[in-house]
Amino acid sequence: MSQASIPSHTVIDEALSQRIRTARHIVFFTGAGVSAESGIPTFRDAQTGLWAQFDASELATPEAFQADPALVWGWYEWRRMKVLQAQPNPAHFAIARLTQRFPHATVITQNVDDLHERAGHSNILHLHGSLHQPRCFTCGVGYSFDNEIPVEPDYGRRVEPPRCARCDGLIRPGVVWFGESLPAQTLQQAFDAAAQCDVLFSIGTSGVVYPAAQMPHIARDANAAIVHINPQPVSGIYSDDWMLIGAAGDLLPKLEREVFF
Ligand code: BV8
Ligand code: ZN
Repeated sequence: MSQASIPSHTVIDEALSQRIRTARHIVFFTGAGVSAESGIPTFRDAQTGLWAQFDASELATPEAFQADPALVWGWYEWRRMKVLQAQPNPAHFAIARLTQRFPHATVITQNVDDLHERAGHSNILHLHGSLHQPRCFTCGVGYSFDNEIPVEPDYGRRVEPPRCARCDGLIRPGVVWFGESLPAQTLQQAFDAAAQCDVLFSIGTSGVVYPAAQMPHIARDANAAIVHINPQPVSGIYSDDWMLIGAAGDLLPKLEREVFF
């Protein structure tokens, strides 16, 4: 098995259908692309408005927050508004239905939205945290948003972060920033699922951020079938992988029909 730019499987063939039908443990590993059809910008999408001058990975750091808390908090409040206004799309619903068909199924997401949960699947492994669980930057105590959807202009603005009731520290987003460690137990559960699964779907991710991007490699090393779903060919895939070119919202319901109906 070797890295290849031209994968040998590019359609849902009988070999893949058989691997899926006989699987005992399936893993769905998702990135921002699975939420794209819900209207949530991906990390690759250019930033807009006030944040157009920044790459997302420059804003998603503790240093950026400490340097300009209102700029970073405003960005996350705008993103939280987009998520609260969004609905799960057919990809989220197909994943939730498909997980019911296997003795063991694990959803590992890099996303910080709650669209997988709202599509009806619980105990999602959030490797990079959640927009909905802010906490104090200083003492770590949790903070609860009110039930209002923030009203943030698409051109962006600075928003002063709230203060901690306990220590008056700044409230920060409940996400994992670049340079921060992932939640150890969640990461270990994800590694274990990848190492034990029979099929791993890697859906809507550019696969450049580590250690999350290790998941397909761990599964492949354990002889799982690896299925990439992306409108663009994904770099760094292997000749035995399946590369299904298309939108997750189209391909996952199609795969469900072709394999199970
Ligand atoms: C860490 C939360 C230890 C915040 C995010 C090697 C080992 C360990 C660490 C490193 C390493 N090498 C480098 C590092 C450091 C760094 C890293 O990986 N850097 C990269 C840039 C090289 N990693 C870290 O810092 C991690 N921490 O390792 O801790 C440590 C501690 C101290 C010092 C060193 C190490 C923490 C990383 C977590 C960062 N937080 N998110 C927030 O959301 O604001 S990452 C963020 O970007 C996402 O969560 C995601 O993980 C990542 C990439 O985004 P994707 O989900 O892939 O989305 P993207 O936009 O890139 O791509 C979308 C894809 O969808 C595209 O392919 C597109 O074609 C496709 N698509 C579009 N439409 C559709 C579609 N697909 C299907 N259907 C569609 N309709
Ligand atoms: Zn505090």
